[in-house]
Amino acid sequence: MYLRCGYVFTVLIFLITAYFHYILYDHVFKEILQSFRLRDKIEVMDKIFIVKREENEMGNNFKEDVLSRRTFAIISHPDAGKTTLTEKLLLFGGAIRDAGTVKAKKTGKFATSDWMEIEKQRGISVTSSVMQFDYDGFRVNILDTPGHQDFSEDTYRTLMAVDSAVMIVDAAKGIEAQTLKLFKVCRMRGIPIFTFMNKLDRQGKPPLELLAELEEVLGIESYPMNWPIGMGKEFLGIYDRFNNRVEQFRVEDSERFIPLNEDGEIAGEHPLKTSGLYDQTLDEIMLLNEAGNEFSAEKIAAGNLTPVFFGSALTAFGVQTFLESYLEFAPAPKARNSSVGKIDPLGEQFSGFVFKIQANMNPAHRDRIAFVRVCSGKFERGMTVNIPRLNKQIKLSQSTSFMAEERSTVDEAVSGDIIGLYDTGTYQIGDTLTSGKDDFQYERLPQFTPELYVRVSAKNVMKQKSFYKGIQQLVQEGAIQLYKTIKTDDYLLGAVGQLQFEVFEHRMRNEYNAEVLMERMGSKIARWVDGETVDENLSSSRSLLVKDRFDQYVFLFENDFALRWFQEKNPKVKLYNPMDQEA
Ligand SMILES: Nc1nc2c(ncn2[C@@H]2O[C@H](COP(=O)(O)OP(=O)(O)OP(=O)(O)O)[C@@H](O)[C@H]2O)c(=O)[nH]1
Ligand SMILES: [Mg+2]
Repeated sequence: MYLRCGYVFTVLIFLITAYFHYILYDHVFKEILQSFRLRDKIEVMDKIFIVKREENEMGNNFKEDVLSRRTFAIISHPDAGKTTLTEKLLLFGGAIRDAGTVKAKKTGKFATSDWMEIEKQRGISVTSSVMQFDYDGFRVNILDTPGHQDFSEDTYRTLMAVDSAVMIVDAAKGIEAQTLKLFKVCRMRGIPIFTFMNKLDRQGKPPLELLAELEEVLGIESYPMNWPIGMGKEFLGIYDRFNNRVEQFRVEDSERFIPLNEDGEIAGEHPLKTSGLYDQTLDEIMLLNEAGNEFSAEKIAAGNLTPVFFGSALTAFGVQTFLESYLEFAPAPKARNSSVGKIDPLGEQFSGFVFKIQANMNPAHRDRIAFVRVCSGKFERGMTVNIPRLNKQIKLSQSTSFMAEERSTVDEAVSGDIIGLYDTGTYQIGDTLTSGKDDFQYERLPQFTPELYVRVSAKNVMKQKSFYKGIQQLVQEGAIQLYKTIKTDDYLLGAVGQLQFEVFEHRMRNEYNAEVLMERMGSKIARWVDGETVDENLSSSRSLLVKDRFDQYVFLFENDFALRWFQEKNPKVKLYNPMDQEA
């Protein structure tokens, strides 16, 4: 009897204690977390963010959810390390357990964002990819973009779907051509830019030279958040101006951070202080303090000052420090332009737009996904939306999020999020989706006029069906443009660069089991006909008349001379280049 009473008593005490813990958790634990300044949190971060993630899982508060979103693209010239940095960010974000590499030589595991077969084979990114993770109360959406200019249409479109950009610079190469182009797009659109100077584990240009190049070539003010101590074989770490500490390269975790005293120096004795590189860094820091730009969160937000971070993506050095500062200063979703003015991300009506379509992401299912950037309101699975282009109501019942290694059904999403909708050919890149009565369109997405053309046909006539299916799907993705000749209905493909044809050929074989024959036609100047009809007899070898996939007439001119000659002879035919119509 006594034993039973004792047992019941113990269970009761246990339940009461558990209840109080539960109540206290929300208040006390949250307050403890908030009482840590960001820079003090680093050591405990690994342990607490898992708890925080559960706590933050699509909370009830819509506004807080929207303000916790950070959506950014990683941009640069090819090979600067975008995919490598993305992989390390996923690792720190807990989205993947082990980091893969672009070439997977040592580990046999490829980087998550280079998931496509041809990307693995060639070690380059050919299409942008989206990944999401939670970190320290933020929901982060990363878009890794391809650097090669032949795929820049995809990169430009991706830039329309983000709120900020991380620009990577290979410290040995400085500002390269494609980085400059992408930077200009960001500036034009007022997108805040964060700079990551990469590959410090190798000998590169002196950091002051890199900074000067950034300001001179790009014409933007910069503020180094940290500064390298040495480089290459003599890389010792970074002097972290923002967090007042030195972060050591390749040391045990316990020695990773050394705090700085009020004079900005390591207090007391330390082996680092015997290095001439440390003294050199102190001199350079003094120079930056005296002659450099002031830190300004407002200027960062307006895209007028870029915070600069140094590190090495490959060795994951400086990446976590970068991520934490980035999250502190990167903007939450902003209002976006539309045909009816700015749309508030906190507005009630759901809206978003399709900025990318991708077929065969999952080889087992062979499905197509339309990537939607949510711009306002709340997405709820099963909701009905309108697509103004089609004037059609669609029920969104199949949706997915992109949590790196696995895809999972997404039931809710808010502004800033990127969701995937399973597509059976309904969507087009640039489509706006809205709920409620007010229909509007988001801004047009950038469109490039192809310059290179080939005539394409199926190698094996028995495989015509796969051939047509492959072409139709890859054209819908915008991976390549399709045209048909008048009367003969030959298929022509147009691309911005040669690599697009190579990817097309590879994907047709790999994903659709269709070998293709491509006959080069060289470069052409494409001009669209303004009007429904045109005299088809005007077609000649120097001014070939074709129809695009929307049945619009297009002339493909041999060269500038042929274009001018045609215009003089046929002044009534009004021609235009869609790229000139871009805002
Ligand atoms: N030494 C060194 N190599 C790096 C570092 N980061 C990336 N790399 C290497 O640089 C090469 C290119 O890296 P990626 O991450 O594929 O570059 P990317 O910018 O994604 O390239 P694209 O997608 O093709 O434009 C790979 O061989 C990487 O291993 C780094 O910090 N140090
Ligand atoms: Mg890449």
